[in-house]
Amino acid sequence: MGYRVAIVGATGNVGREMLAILEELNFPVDEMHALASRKSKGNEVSFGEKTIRCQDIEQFDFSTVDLVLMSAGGAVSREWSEKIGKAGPIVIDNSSAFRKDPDVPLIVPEVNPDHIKLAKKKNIVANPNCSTAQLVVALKPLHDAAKIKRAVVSTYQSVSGAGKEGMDELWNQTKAIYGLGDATPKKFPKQIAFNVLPFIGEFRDDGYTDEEAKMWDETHKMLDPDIKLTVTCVRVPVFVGHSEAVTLEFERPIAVEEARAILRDAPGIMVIDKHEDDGYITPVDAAGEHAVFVSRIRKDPTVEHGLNLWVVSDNLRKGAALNAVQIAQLLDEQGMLKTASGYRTLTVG
Ligand code: 2RA
Repeated sequence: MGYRVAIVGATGNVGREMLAILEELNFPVDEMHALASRKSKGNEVSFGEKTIRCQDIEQFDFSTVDLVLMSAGGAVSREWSEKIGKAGPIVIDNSSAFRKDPDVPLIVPEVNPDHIKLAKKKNIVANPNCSTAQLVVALKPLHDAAKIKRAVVSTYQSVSGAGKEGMDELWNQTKAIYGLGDATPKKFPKQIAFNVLPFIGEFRDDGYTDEEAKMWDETHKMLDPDIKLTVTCVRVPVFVGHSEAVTLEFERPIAVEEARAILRDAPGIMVIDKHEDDGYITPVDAAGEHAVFVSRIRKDPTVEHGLNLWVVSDNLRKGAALNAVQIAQLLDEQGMLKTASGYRTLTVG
C-alpha cells in the first residue's frame, strides 16, 4: 500500500526532478497527479514508465491525496499550502513562503529530523533554500564536534536555481555572443554568459540580498541561532550545481584530519579531497548526484580554530527535489503520512 501523491509545479525544473527521484528512491506511490497553473494544463510529464497529463490546480480535489509536493514559487504556495493542509494531505513546500513560520518545521533530514513532529500543526513542512540545504549538511557534523562560532560563506550559484528561464538565458546568451541571436539580459539583471553577478534575489535595506538573508535565517532555524554567519551570494554561468567557499571559526580546536574523518562518516556527505590536480569536486561532477561533496579542507591560520572548505551539490537535487523526497521518507518512517486506508506501518529503506 502506497500513497496518493500530487506535485504542484510538475513541469518546472524541480517538479520534474521530484518525479524522477520519487521513482529512483522507490517511494511508495499508488497514484501520482501532476498539477500546474491553467497555462500548463494538458502538458505532459514522465513518472517512471508512465506519462501523466497536468491538471489544473484550481479544479483538483486535494482531499483525495495523502501528500503534496509544492514547487511553484512563493505566491502559489501562500495561496494554496494552508488550504491544502486543511483538506488533509501533508504539504512539503519548496518555496520560501513558510520557512520562517514558527509553526512550520524547516527540515534537512541529516540535520534536524527531530523537528518533523511540528508538521502536525499546519500539515506543512518547508524545504530550505538550495544554497542553505547543502551548507547545513556540511556544517552539522563539524558543529557537533567543535561548535562553530562564525561562518563566512561565498556562493557560486548555478543558473538552474533561477528555473528553466535562467538556464535558457545562459544558453541563448552564450550562442548570441558568438553572433547567433539576442544577448539582452531578461531573467538576470546583467549578462550572465561569460560573467559573474554578485546579486541573487532582491536587495534589502541593509545592502544584503534576500537570498543572503535566507542562508543565515534558515541555518539559525535548523542548526543553531548562535552561529554568526555572513554571506555573499553570486550567480555564475554554470547550468547545474551550487558551490560554496566556506570559512569556519570554531570554539574548540579541530584538526584538518579530524574534520576530514568526521565529514567522511557523516550522512549525505562525500569527501573528495586529494592534493592532486583533479582531487576536488566541481559542479559539473556533482550534477545528477545525491551527495553534498566537500573538498579543499584546510586550516585557516588567521584565527585560533579555523577551517576552510569547498562545498558543492546538485541544487535541483539535494538543494530541492531530493531533500523534499527525503522529507517524505522521514514522514513515512515516523508514521506521519496517511494513506487511503489509514497510516502505513511499513517504512521505506
Ligand atoms: C537560486 N537559491 O539559486 C535560489 C533558488 N531557490 O536562485
